[in-house]
Amino acid sequence: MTIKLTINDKEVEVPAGTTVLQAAKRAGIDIPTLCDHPHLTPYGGCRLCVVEVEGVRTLQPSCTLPASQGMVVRTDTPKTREAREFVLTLLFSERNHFCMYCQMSGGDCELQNAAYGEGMTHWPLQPNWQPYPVDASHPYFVLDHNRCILCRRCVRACGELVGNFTLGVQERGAASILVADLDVPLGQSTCVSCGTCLQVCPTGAIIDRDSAYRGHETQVQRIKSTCTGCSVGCGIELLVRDNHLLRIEGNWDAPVNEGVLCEKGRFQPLKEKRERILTPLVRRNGALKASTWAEALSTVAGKLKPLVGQNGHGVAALASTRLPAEALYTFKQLFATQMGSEMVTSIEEGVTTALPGAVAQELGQSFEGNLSALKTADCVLAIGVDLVDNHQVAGFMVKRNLPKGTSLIVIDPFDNKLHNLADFSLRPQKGSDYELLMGLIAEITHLDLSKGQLDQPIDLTKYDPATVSQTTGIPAETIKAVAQRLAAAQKPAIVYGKGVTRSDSPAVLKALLNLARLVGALTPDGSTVLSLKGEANSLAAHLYGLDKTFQVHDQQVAYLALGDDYASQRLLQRLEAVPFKVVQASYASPLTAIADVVLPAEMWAEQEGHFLNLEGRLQTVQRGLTPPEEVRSHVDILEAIAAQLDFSPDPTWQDELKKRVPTNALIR
Ligand SMILES: Nc1nc2c(c(=O)[nH]1)N[C@H]1C(S)=C(S)[C@@H](COP(=O)(O)OP(=O)(O)OC[C@H]3O[C@@H](n4cnc5c(=O)[nH]c(N)nc54)[C@H](O)[C@@H]3O)O[C@H]1N2
Ligand SMILES: Nc1nc2c(c(=O)[nH]1)N[C@H]1C(S)=C(S)[C@@H](COP(=O)(O)OP(=O)(O)OC[C@H]3O[C@@H](n4cnc5c(=O)[nH]c(N)nc54)[C@H](O)[C@@H]3O)O[C@H]1N2
Ligand code: SF4
Ligand code: SF4
Ligand code: FES
Ligand SMILES: [Mo]
Repeated sequence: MTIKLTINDKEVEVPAGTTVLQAAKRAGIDIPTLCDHPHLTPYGGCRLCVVEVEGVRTLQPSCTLPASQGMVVRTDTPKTREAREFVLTLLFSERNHFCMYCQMSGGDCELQNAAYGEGMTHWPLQPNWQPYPVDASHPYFVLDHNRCILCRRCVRACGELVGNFTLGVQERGAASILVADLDVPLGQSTCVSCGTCLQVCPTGAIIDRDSAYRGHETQVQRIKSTCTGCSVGCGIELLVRDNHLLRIEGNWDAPVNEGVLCEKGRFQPLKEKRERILTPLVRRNGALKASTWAEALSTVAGKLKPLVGQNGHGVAALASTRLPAEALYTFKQLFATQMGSEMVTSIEEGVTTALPGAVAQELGQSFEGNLSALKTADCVLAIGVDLVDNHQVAGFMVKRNLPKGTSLIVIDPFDNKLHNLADFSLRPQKGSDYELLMGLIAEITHLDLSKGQLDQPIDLTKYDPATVSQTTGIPAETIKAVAQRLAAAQKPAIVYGKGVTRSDSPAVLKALLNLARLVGALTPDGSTVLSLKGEANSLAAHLYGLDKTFQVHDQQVAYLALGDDYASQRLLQRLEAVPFKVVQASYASPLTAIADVVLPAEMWAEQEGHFLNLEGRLQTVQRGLTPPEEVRSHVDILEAIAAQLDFSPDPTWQDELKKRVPTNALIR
């Protein structure tokens, strides 16, 4: 149903359920707001957005007022202006808002901007504020209660977007104050340092330790890009000034994360302490020495040339799954196609991707869904996946819906933090996932609650709850209850991780897919089953075939396109025996220390290119920072080596990414 209303003599047509504030925005009419935020539930607390409605005596907050048929609204009248000025006057006099001492003053503060918007130059009330505490206990941001206007945007963001519910307001009338948990310092609270509260705070009440005092928003460049922290692939904005990265913010318009980020995406990259590699290095007389690019490249080429086509054992090549698709594809062509090596893979070794890929191949059907399944599910089954410490933003999508009634079923034999949040927390005996899943399948079939068919008939008689209870250690009653809950779900989602994909056998995954079929999570039309994969480009690495276990036999050369990844001890050990090691990296590490040639490469914020997130969404990474002079992009370095071998790689990196697409794949 559409609603027609008039705002400032303008006829506006909006769908039912639209607020007057949203309707005005559509009509290009600006109403000042403070507590309102487009991504949060309207709260109606600050009263800055008041409007006059014909036939209604009192002013109405437009952010909570639903538009109704024939409504006549005025947004800018003497009455609304007076009310707004009064609201602002009260806010300024309640706490210490002496702007000249506030780092947000000068365009970044929505309170100050609102006052300028009303033409205010001072406030007529004598300030009678008391000093409030400043909470500086958090590692990444400071909470200054003196600047807080109690708009509760942070409280709503922490609950509605993050699902963490750390922040609240202790109600003590005029002395209302923001609290973390049951009033503990933020640094000791349940806060997971996602920084969403920081991003929505309209004043200088929550400020970032790193970027405060380092320039206003009007003086920074904003570059939209994609986080390469993990395979979720959140949209970010880089705030850059003079080639310095000041801050990372969530991109509100990004379909994946819709503004929310996690600690790994927002804060950790700014804490980088590793030493950059600034020139090529070549080992001479036992020591790594700075060299020219020409010397470094010809040294590498001199070692590689004689190995071209050597029974596939000449060179072992390993790439980070945080490299852009362009670089991964060039890497694969250079070492697998041109050099003919059999050991060309990625750091992740396909542990998160190879098994699902093989099963899809065997079934002749892909089966992977999108993150939107997590956002809308009424029942989530999480098996063998860590949604609290890993892929946190995907975890937020689940956690924020739990108070709204979404049920969570967790299957993990070990200490997974999700267990505490689950409606059904199942810890089967290690190695008994298959039996447990078959038990659920048997029970759903037994109760005749199936919404779909098994991929082939299976004898379910040995998976009755009593028998399965014995093998798994899960009470029969729990198995029955979980089966019923899953079968009753209108919008089930199934999410799995390394606990399932690390296995050598596809049995658990196949059983999981059968369960998905029965509960309607996997149909010919689509899928709400998804695996969370690993690093930013793990899916692309898999599709390029860079997904086997990294083993070194008698190779003469190891080539490691490490990028800005960390190298584990395990990797170093496997390389010990290789006589000649080339490392393409951004930072000095124990791996570059043992290398014979080191090639300086761009780090995440300097590179540009494409990343395929866990859903199969192809996203762009934009260059935010100009790399140091001698540092080159991964593609450039690999192409330069290829040129030395008289090989020109094919630039069409897109095609192979489309070869084995997941069901709901966003890339076509
Ligand atoms: N057998 C087996 N093999 C596997 C896997 C498996 O589960 N089993 N998993 C595969 C997957 S998915 C992956 S991603 C790779 C991982 O394989 P590796 O790349 O070898 O990564 P990690 O084992 O995570 O080790 C990374 C190292 O970097 C260090 N490190 C990480 N972050 C930081 C940091 O911020 N600061 C400092 N100072 N150090 C840091 C860690 O302490 C660790 O020593 O292994 C793959 N191979
Ligand atoms: N913030 C952040 N996010 C990340 C990463 C990061 O370092 N930081 N790393 C990224 C990378 S490289 C990867 S590979 C992913 C890994 O992310 P996940 O796929 O979540 O992998 P794990 O952390 O190994 O967690 C797997 C879970 O499976 C459980 N498990 C182990 N064996 C079994 C089993 O036999 N059955 C069942 N049911 N469960 C089992 C474990 O107890 C664990 O809780 O995360 C990615 N996301
Ligand atoms: S950083 Fe995130 S978890 Fe912590 S209080 Fe803010 S919104 Fe909540
Ligand atoms: S969930 Fe992954 S992609 Fe998103 S902000 Fe965190 S690390 Fe980055
Ligand atoms: S913006 Fe409407 S009451 Fe605050
Ligand atoms: Mo991984």
